[in-house]
Amino acid sequence: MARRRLSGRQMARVQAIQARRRAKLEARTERVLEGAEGDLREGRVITRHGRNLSVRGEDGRLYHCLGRQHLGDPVCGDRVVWQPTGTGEGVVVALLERANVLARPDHSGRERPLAANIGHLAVVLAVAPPPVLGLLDQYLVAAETLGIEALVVLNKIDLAPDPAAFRDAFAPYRRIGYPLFPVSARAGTGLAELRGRLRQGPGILVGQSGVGKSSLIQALLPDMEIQIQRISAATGQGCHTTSAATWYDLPGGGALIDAPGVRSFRLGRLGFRELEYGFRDIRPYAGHCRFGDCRHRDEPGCAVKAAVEAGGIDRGRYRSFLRLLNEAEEQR
Ligand SMILES: Nc1nc2c(ncn2[C@@H]2O[C@H](COP(=O)(O)OP(=O)(O)OP(=O)(O)O)[C@@H](O)[C@H]2O)c(=O)[nH]1
Ligand SMILES: [Mg+2]
Ligand SMILES: [Zn+2]
Repeated sequence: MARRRLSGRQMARVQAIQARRRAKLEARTERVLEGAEGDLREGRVITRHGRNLSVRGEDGRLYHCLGRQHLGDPVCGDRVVWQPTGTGEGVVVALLERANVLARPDHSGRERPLAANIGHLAVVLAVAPPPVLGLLDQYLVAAETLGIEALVVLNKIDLAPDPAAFRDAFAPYRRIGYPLFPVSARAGTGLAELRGRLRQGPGILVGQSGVGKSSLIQALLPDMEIQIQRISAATGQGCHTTSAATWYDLPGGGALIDAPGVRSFRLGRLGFRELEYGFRDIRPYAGHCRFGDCRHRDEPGCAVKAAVEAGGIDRGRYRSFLRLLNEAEEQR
């Protein structure tokens, strides 16, 4: 996506316009809230930039909304109750119950919700930048603990000197039930299969920065640019960057969420039991060790270690488990 650079003066002008617009909206919001019960409607949060929410109403239109105070922390995908305050504008008065929420630590390590009501999770890796397997495993743990399906997208296959070898490096994931989708957003390869799979429920694309999540959504959605323009108009944000999770509707049903990429990804406050549960290949053995508090490192009678030796658990995945376990223990 082209990101237009603005000069300092242009930036200042855009910010001044946005500030004026927000002040007007706040004043109108106050008046509406002071008034009667009003016209309560349901909608979905498409994206959020700071206090600005883009909400899609049941009429299919987008509304630029502000959240009422003490609303909580609405995120992309949330169902909300809102009230119109003017043409194309409204105020969000309540957050409806979430089926689930994907959280991720921010710069300071605090867990922040990223997106809610997710049907499945697509971890996007690419030939370049080189995949960080630890990150993949962490996202898979997140999907398991949320109880949603996960799939692995291998993008930029056009850049691989040996595409089959690149795909085969991830065969252990396919063997434990995570389907692999080798694709190229640029060349258009593999997109039909991926599109078919992503139709089931709202899917979120996550992964390192630069692996091509936005490019994939663009390739899968012929009208993505149009949706971006509408969202920008609705949030009053001048330009679109993948700085916030954004919901896109798929033609013929379903939706995709574009998430901002991560440069590093640390597990928040994942406990040992969550980690053990989150590795679906380790989970079946975990209850069968000699000691109930077995950490699956070098304890005698460890069923997990025995399964690794017998080839029932992939060594790479086991190493990844130990690494995440060490990190989790250090954070404590
Ligand atoms: N060769 C090749 N390049 C690609 C492909 N998909 C994306 N790219 C390029 O990779 C770069 C990053 O793509 P983005 O779609 O912005 O990546 P992203 O994952 O959304 O990045 P963040 O928003 O920072 O998380 C761009 O220069 C794309 O043109 C692909 O299939 N093949
Ligand atoms: Mg992006
Ligand atoms: Zn054990």
